[in-house]
Amino acid sequence: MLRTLSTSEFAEAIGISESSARRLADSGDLRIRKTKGGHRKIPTEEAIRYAREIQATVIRPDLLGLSTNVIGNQTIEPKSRSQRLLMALSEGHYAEVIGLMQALYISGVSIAEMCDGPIRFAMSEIGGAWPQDKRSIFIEHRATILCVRALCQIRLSLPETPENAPSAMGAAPQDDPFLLPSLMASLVLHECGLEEINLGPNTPVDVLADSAEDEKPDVVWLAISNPIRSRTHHREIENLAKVVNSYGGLFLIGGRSATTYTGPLAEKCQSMSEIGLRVAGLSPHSAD
Ligand code: B12
Repeated sequence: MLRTLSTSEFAEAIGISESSARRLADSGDLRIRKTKGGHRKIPTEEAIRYAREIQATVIRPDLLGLSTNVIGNQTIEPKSRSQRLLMALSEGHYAEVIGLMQALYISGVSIAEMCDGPIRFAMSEIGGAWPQDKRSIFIEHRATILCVRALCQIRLSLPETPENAPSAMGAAPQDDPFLLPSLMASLVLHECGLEEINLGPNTPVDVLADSAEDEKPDVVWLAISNPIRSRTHHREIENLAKVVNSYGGLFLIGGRSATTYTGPLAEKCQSMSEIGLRVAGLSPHSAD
């Protein structure tokens, strides 16, 4: 469970007075818990939500569980942030990567925008070095893992989904080793309020179809980075689409090679930002 902040810690974190923090808590603008002794406690994810909402300049990121590298990165222009992220990922500087990504997040940029913008840009530039640079495969792997770590760290700042939240399940198909696209889709769905499970790369599509049949998630996603070349793989995806359709679920596919699936019953997305639009109408499950 994430920690909570006192009103004085919260005030110090975003550079406001303690009395202002107390007023925010009492007005309901800031959702708080009260201890038995009547002390106001602010859950960290709520403190972060509020800081994002008012685009606060964070003075003590450590109090919000964020990297201290956020401080220097808050004032950098959005365009230079992408360049800085590219450099940090290429050179393997994790502290800089997490500082930049958390600075973007705290400034109000959504996870979807971060994935479609700076991360996609940086990874695409890194990919451009192959095959001329013999270190490129090492750099690609390392940059991927740094993004995974930073995104999972940001995930910790998201509020937990309620028990009756709509559900989602997804993966990248077999022979598709790409970690980031499916992870990003899962985080974006989580950000949209869905309870999700990412089965990760190289997942046999039949396994996903069987699990979807058993669990009937509201949304099933497939991140297709490698082209679907064999008829067998194509048929497996078609079968998955039918399974999801049979119980009224939504089947989303995306990725650089998503167009190589030409079967029916799938909603194709070009970007992570489109996910929010597709899942906007889903309602929470009823208690029964
Ligand atoms: C990292 C990387 C690798 C790593 C992967 C590590 C890992 N475990 O993930 C390794 C080293 C293994 C690798 C291997 C290879 N790679 Co590589 N790789 C990359 C690189 C640099 C980044 C991939 C990535 O994660 N991108 C970030 C993602 C998130 O971006 P994206 O895929 O564009 O996704 C966006 C959208 O498509 C959409 N989206 C994606 N999925 C989904 C899903 C849903 C549901 C939704 C809604 C949206 C959505 O949203 C995303 C964010 O905007 C790319 C360069 C690039 N341009 O991406 C090359 C790249 C993909 N690789 C390439 C190649 C050629 C290869 C290899 C054949 C050779 C090599 N470089 O070793 C092998 C093949 C491996 C295999 N077995 O299939 C080429 C592919 C060219 C092509 N014709 O398609 C690229 C484009 C590099 C290049 N410029 O040539 N690679």
